[in-house]
Amino acid sequence: MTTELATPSEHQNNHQQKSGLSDPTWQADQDPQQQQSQQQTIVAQSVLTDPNIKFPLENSWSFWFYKNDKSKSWKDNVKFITTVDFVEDFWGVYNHLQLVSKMSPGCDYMFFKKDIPPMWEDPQNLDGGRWVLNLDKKYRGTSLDVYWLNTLLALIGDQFMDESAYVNGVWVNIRAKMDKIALWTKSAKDVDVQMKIGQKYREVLGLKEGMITYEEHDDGSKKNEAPLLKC
Ligand code: MGP
Repeated sequence: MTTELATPSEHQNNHQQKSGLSDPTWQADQDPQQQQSQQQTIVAQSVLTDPNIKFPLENSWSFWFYKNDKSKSWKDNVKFITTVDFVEDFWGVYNHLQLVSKMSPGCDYMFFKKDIPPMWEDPQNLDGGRWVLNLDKKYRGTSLDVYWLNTLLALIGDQFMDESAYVNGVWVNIRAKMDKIALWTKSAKDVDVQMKIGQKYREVLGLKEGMITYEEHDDGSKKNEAPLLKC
């Protein structure tokens, strides 16, 4: 989802031509610093109100969907929806998707960095794990949608700061009794990095201590291993 954008200097020139700001006689009696700051304000205002300007995201992100169809393999049930590169496109897609609280049990949404498919097998997930928030189905009427949206906003808003590079994406599972939001990260064995991500995530969602646990991805070979970390 991309659009033709004027570069900032083209935009400024266009605006200057329209407003007469490029005219050297314009408010000649004004102090040059004042003139410059006034020009900057006008340009900033015109950028903010120009319907053709879109705000790029720090990373491109992809929406995916999973529906448990028992006649198909797990992988065939994972469907790519679209990739978004701009804030406006993120909202365009989000607003057209069903709220997670309204999805049928057995369905999931995934939201991952553009080049990372939401699968353990991908090299960028292989050594990773996930911060898991389990939510009883009663939260569908209250916090589930808010937690999901706030997670998406934390991802596109680069809230994980220095650890952002370790955050690959997020899943939400809707199941008969217990739903789950799982933030997927790289380098599960790096406790320091995972704790920083976990603490930030808990803060973003406003959760009480101990509500999220971290576990390595389990392809069946690590059965019975206790969660690595709690936050
Ligand atoms: P899960 O959703 O990670 O298990 O995987 P969980 O958290 O216990 O949730 P629930 O759905 O069981 O409530 C459930 C099953 O989906 C796994 O046992 C796998 O069969 C399959 N599966 C899940 N993931 C994330 C993958 C994956 O990345 N790759 C493959 N091949 N299978 C997966």
